[in-house]
Amino acid sequence: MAKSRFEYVRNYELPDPLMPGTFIVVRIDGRGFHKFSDTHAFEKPNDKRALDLMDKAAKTVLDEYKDVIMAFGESDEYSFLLKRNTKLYNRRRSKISSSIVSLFTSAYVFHWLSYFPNNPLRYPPSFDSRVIVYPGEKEVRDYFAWRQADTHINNLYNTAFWALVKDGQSTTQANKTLQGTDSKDKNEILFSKYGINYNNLPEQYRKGSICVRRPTIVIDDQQQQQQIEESTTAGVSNISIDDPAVGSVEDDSASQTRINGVIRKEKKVKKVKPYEGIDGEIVVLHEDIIKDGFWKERPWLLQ
Ligand code: DGT
Ligand code: MG
Ligand code: MG
Repeated sequence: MAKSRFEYVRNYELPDPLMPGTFIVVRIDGRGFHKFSDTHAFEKPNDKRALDLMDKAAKTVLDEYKDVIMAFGESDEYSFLLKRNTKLYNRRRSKISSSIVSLFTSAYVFHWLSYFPNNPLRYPPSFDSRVIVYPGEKEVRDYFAWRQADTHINNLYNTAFWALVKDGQSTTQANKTLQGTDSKDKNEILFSKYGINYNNLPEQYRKGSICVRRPTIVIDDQQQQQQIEESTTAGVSNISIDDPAVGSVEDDSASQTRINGVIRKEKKVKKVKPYEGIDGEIVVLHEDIIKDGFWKERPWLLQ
């Protein structure tokens, strides 16, 4: 087919691939959320509705993109981790970055009224997005540790700050009161002046939100066989069995056996890599991701 004389401009679209075998993190952040949170009367320092809405938008991203295996959020930001060997959009930076932030934003707007039923949107919010690539597990863990440590530092500061303001200090005074204080001092101010035990505040505020897929239930061979038989007698032909330890998916090519006139289907179980077997329900957790425990329980995240 003949090309138009305008076609040459296509050559200005340069490829922007991300290095193979690296971990891709996409971080999105609310644009001008200082103003947005004021305009929409967010509670200070934390508005549970706003945080839950962020979590809902992040879950939408995990739902849509199976290669996004984990996300961490706090305040007006969310970080998404893609599996190391992802082939999503041929690892093209702009496609990955723009698709994720676009879906996140539309989900945020789409679900707004479910979280703020009496508080309609006054103007369209937007989020920026950046991509960071990390060479190894250490950097990925340190990245999420950095974001969670940031959550803690900001939340402790904001909790103390707004307690002082609610007590009558101006924002300038409260700022000054907290200048040069360390976390022990802030804890002390909260406890001795306002009876607030920081450690008793909701974990969502102190630790942020983690979205991950729950590993599917481990079932042994005997249970597997039983489940297959039950489902075929009940006329259900489509069951899936996953073993997070090994990783397995159902193979469509079921073989059929006729026993006493009843057709029994035997599903072949195909072995796949562990993280591909982890396709359970997406859950939102508020726990420590700095220590080893979280990562040891979910080795597929760093594979
Ligand atoms: P940016 O990101 O450079 O466009 O500017 P901002 O204004 O979005 O600033 P950023 O991202 O550093 O800080 C997040 C702002 O969002 C911060 O001013 C507090 C506000 N914010 C986030 N979550 C809440 C909340 O739950 N309650 C309240 N009151 N404010 C919140
Ligand atoms: Mg922001
Ligand atoms: Mg922010």
